[in-house]
Amino acid sequence: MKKTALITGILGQDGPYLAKFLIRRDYKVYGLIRRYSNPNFENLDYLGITSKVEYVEGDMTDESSLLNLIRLLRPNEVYNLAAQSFVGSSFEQAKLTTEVNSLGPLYLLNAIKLFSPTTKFYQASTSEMFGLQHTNGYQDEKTPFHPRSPYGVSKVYAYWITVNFREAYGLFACNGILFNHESPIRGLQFVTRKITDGVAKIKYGLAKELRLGNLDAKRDWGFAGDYVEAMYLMLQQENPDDYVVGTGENHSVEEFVQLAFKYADIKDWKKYIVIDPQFKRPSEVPNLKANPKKAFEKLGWRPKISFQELVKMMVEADLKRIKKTAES
Ligand code: NAP
Ligand code: G4F
Repeated sequence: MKKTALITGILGQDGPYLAKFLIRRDYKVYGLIRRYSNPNFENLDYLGITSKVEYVEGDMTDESSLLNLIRLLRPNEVYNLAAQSFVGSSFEQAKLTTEVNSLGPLYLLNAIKLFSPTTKFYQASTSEMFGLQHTNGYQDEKTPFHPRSPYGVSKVYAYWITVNFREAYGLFACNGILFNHESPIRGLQFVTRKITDGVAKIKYGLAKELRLGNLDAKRDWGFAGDYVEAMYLMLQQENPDDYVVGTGENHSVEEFVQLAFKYADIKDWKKYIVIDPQFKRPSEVPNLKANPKKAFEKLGWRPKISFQELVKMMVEADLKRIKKTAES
């Protein structure tokens, strides 16, 4: 019999990459979508798997929909990727962020405990939980949390409720503490995609400037397609555990900008950049850099795409997309 997986957040960035990865391994994949008049399958289309996923309806803020789904599907694995995942918006929409990101995982865990206790659970935890904290310049599984946004705070709750259901009820529940990961289907609000989309628009004369916030922030950026493998590997181990996943290298937003302009063959990048205070955050996370030693050693996982390759891949994809728009 085929293994089954339920992925929440199937229409986002990671959902489609994970679905593709699992379908290749012969899983039957169910994707949770909210009730929409017009759901947006663009990211699944980009990876060519829209028709290979079975869609089920529910909402992370609606406990009964999640209870019913787990009771009916009893999947082998649940990957909880759904979230209000944009840090910037979490300052203005703190309650919504908390309901989706904190209560959502609680509802799922409770449903698993009640109706399908052998289901393995993956929680999409984040390096944002570390905030200002580090251990000799890096963040690992033992680094304390000091979240700097309602998003970070909401994810700390989700992290601990996942640990608690593992310890209290023996569920196979894992936290993947993933550092920033990007791709050509990254949401346009996030800085990497905002940059590559902006650079492509400048290249084809559809924009004259690119407005950004804090260029000094540093992130440990990897490729989403690599990171979904780590999620899967966590659920294949003998025992459930929590893992930091990143590259171990970080770069500033400014470095990303410079490289993106270079790959688009646009000189003098500085003349296109406008620093706009509306894109600065009330409290910032200045520096994230993973120590992924545990994931390397225990999962045997490694990132395959370098920072430079990632920027190039994203610039090329946006140049191709924007060229079509400019020509139409
Ligand atoms: P994303 O592109 O923002 O996707 C999030 C998905 O969650 C969207 O498809 C969205 O659905 C869904 N969602 C939001 N609210 C929902 C609700 N109330 N009910 C059901 N679904 C809901 O995020 P991502 O980049 O793929 O990240 C996946 C997960 O990893 C998130 O939990 C994020 O917080 C976490 N994470 C991401 C990174 C990263 O760098 N990408 C790093 C660490 C952790 P709609 O399409 O319907 O809006
Ligand atoms: O791309 P960002 O919005 O990502 P951020 O805040 O690091 O969060 C992402 O990664 C987390 C993992 O660490 C995930 F949990 C989370 O869900 C999300 O996927 O911003 C990156 C940096 C920040 O320091 C921000 O202040 O870029 C800086 N930045 C500078 N100008 C900007 C801008 N960010 C955005 N979004 N837009 C700007 O114009």
